[in-house]
Amino acid sequence: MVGLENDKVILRALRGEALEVPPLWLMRQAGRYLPEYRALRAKAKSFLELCLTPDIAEEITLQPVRRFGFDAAILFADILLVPYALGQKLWFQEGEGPRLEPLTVDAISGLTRAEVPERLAPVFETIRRLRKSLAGETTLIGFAGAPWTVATYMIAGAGSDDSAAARLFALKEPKAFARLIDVLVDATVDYLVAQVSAGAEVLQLFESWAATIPAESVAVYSIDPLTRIVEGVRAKASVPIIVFPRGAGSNYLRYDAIGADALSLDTHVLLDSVVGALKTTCLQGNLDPFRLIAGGKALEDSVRHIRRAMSGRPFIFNLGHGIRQETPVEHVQQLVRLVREKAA
Ligand code: 1CP
Repeated sequence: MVGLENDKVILRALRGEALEVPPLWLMRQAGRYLPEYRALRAKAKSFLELCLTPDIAEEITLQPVRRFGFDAAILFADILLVPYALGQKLWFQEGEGPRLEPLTVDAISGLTRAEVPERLAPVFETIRRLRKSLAGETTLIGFAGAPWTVATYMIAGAGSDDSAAARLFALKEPKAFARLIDVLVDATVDYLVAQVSAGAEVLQLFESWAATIPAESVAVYSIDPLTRIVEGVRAKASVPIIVFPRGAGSNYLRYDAIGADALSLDTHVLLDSVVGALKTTCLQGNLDPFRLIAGGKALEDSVRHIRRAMSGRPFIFNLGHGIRQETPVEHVQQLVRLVREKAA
């Protein structure tokens, strides 16, 4: 590791340093709330083309960093690139979201990770370019979906609020489900290690649908696969890892035991109640994205509260979930000013 890179504020927080001004980036910081993103999106044939064309993906990754000076850039890609690389048909229905050809038991036994590196080669090229174009103080974050979250899309063929299709499939076809999780664990380790080799400096794992897992299955569907990924990546690459189990509720305590470098807290976590209870080195979160839409005092009060609750401990300022499309750009500017004020 090069010495200078160790000075980046995000890496310092992830190593356990409490900074007076917390480092800042936002989940989904690239996307439709930005006019410059919408302009590029309108020119492209498909969302997949944006993700798999290094010139475009590099530019979209840089857009929010250029505008707001965030401390990290998150690679512009999508968690569903892994199913795509495993050979499942993927497209994005205009105005509706992702669609996949729903998986059958037979199709699961045919999934192979052999072509993942080749099919996702453009993503690694984007990362290499970003490391050259990013300013010295900005950290590049790579990411992947957690196996359960990715499996919910693979099994249903679309997003769903209750993960009904995946929950039923896991109960009725336990062998095929276990095989799917195993393939996803292995493919995700390959994918993340290749991201680090290309230049990603931090990794985040998105368990966006943690809330839909029944308590008695959290270990098998989520904690165990995530632990295998963290251990698998660490065996091959030296990189800090952030785990984001959105909606985990009291199960946050179980995610805490994975031993990731940081745990990202969602909007439902009351900070004052968890700070003492969690042992993970660094915490991240957890501004309500609606306060960012509202702006003004609603935003100010919450930023001050979060900064006060987290002062004196390693912390990265972020949202509790991704930024929403209707967010005014000026409110993001206001957030940056508030987070960077010296006194909280
Ligand atoms: O322009 C468009 O229509 C595309 C909208 C969009 C964008 C901007 C999608 C489709 N994906 C993305 C980028 C994306 N997705 C990033 C880029 C980096 C950044 O944060 O700026 C990341 C990290 C993701 C991760 C992702 N994709 C997650 C996990 C995070 C989360 O929000 O919980 C999930 C669940 C997805 C699936 C997905 N991809 C796109 C959509 C609209 C969705 C959600 C579908 C649903 O379940 O409703």
